[in-house]
This record gives sequence, structure tokens and C-alpha cells, in this order.
Amino acid sequence: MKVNKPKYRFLILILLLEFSCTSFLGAQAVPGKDENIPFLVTFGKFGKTSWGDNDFYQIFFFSVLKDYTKPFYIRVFDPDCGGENDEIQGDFNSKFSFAVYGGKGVDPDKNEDSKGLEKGVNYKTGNLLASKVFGTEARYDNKYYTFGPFNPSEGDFNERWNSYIFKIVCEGLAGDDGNLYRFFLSRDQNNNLPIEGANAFTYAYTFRMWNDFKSVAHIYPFVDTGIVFIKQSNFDWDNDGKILVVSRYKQGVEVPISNENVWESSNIPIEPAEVNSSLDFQFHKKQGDLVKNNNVVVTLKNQRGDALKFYSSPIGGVPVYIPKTTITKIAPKK
Ligand SMILES: [Ca+2]
Ligand SMILES: [Ca+2]
Ligand SMILES: [Ca+2]
Ligand SMILES: [Ca+2]
Repeated sequence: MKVNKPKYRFLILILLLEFSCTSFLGAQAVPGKDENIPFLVTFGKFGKTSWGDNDFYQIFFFSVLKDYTKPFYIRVFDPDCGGENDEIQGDFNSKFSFAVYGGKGVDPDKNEDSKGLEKGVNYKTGNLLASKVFGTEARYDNKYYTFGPFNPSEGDFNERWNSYIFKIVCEGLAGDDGNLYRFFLSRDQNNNLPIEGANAFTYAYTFRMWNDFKSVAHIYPFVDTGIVFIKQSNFDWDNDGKILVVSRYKQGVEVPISNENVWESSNIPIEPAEVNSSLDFQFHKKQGDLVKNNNVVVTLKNQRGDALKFYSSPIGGVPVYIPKTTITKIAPKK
């Protein structure tokens, strides 16, 4: 039998591309690889909100597909507050707890309190699986501390995503300094090895910008079914340039930006075609005077007041604007 070689090669190429796309689905670095965000940040509870953290705690959720049944680890980079990376106020005198939760009560689709958005509610829901308090400790400075092993079935099962949900809470117990850190969900205790199909998300994203004019940070909220508009809120952006919303259908909608220690909010209409995909919130720094060590908080709600999730690995991939002329051409006829 004669094989049509060019066609055969083409098929193999397609298969390889498909394979490489699926095998990299889901990344568990937090902040994610497409976000261009150096660190998450949480201040000690005696910090000032004008330094860019409105509530002195941060919650991240991890989802692990049901098919993955081996143990996994949650690795925290630079969990201490001192030495490298962290934001000193006077001297380093702060303490932070990192706590991992699993079991019933964690899944924010079922338990609103778990999102940690409302003041005064107990967001430490679920079973405490592990925790540790960090101060100024050279041992963990610029290094990883690893929580785990955890068994995936210790999480709170979510049917819709066919995944077990876990969460980690960082809380500023004492002092006023800023703790900068990152997470990695890993299948290895000592290395960052991603788990296929896993992801991470939050509802209130508190992060640090790079000290670089040219640098653009991105965060990727998922627009779920039934959303017709969203209310964006940004806190303590220090008038540092522009915040733009990009999607397949938005080339770059500029939103009102906050100055020092205040929230700024606005409504953004959502096109039906943007439903079930991610938006790209872009943070473009002001050119000229460098706003140094800019920490910012972002939250989104839909028209019903429900918070949107920001995924570390955007659902459906990074959205890219498609010019309208192209959309008209390829749109199917009704
Ligand atoms: Ca201090
Ligand atoms: Ca440090
Ligand atoms: Ca730190
Ligand atoms: Ca700020």
C-alpha cells in the first residue's frame, strides 16, 4: 500500500499539536504563567490599607480532577516575611499563618462564606488539613515550604468541574509588613511538577506589580452562563496607568482606576459571545514616574452580585481580540 506521505505527516503534526495542548492544560503556578505577576501579597493586620491590601488575608482555591488519584503538595515560595522579596515597614516584625483546608464547606459554589468576600463571616470553612505560622525566618527566605502530602479525595467534591476543591488561606496575624509569596500545586514534594487538569482560582486578587514600566500584568476572570454585565472594583491602584479589559470581542475597554487607599468601580457590559470564556484584565503601568511596589486588589461581581473567579490558568486559554470584520465573515447564519 502506498502512503500519501505529506498528508500522513500533516496528520501526525495535528496529533502532536493536540497532544501538546492537552498535556499543558492547567498550570498550577500561582500567579499563573500568563499573568506576569511577580507575587501575591498580604500585609500584617496592623498594616495600613493604603499599602495596597484591603483586608490582610488572601484565599486561593485549588481544583484537582477526579482522575488524578496520587498524593499532591502545595508549595509556598518565600512564606517568611523578611530578607528577600518582602515589603518592610519600619523593621520586619510580622507573623503570617498559611492554612490548607479540604472537605465539606470548602467548595465556594456551595458555600458562599468560603469565598471570604463578606466582612465578618468565617471564611475558614472545611477541615483544617495543615497549617504553619511564619515570621522572619532565613530558613524559608527566598525558598519553598511544602505542605502535604494531601490525598485528592480529602477535598470538597464539585460535580460540575469533576474536581476536588482545596483552599489555602494566608492571614496577617501580627505586625505591619507586607508578605510576598507564590504558590505551586505540585505532584512532587521538592520540585514544581504540575498536575494535568488542575487549576487555581480566587475571588479577591491581591497582587504586586513588577517595578517596570514596560511590564503588563494580566488576570483572567471566567464569564459564566447567564452573565450580562459585570461590576469591576479595583483598590489602591495609585493612579498607576491604565486598566484595560480585552476579550475576543473587546479590543481594550478602559475602566476607571483607583488612587491611593480607595476603591473604584464600574459596570462592563458582557456580549453573549463572551459567555463561557475568559476576559483578560490588563494592568498597564504609567510611563515616566515609576510607581514602586504597587500592590492592588481586584474583585468582580455579575449583575446578580455573585463574585467571578479569577483562574491562574485561564479557562479556554488567553482570550485574543478578533477584529469585528473577521467575526462577521465567519459568523454562522441564523
Ligand atoms: Ca514592621
Ligand atoms: Ca522573604
Ligand atoms: Ca515572603
Ligand atoms: Ca497600591
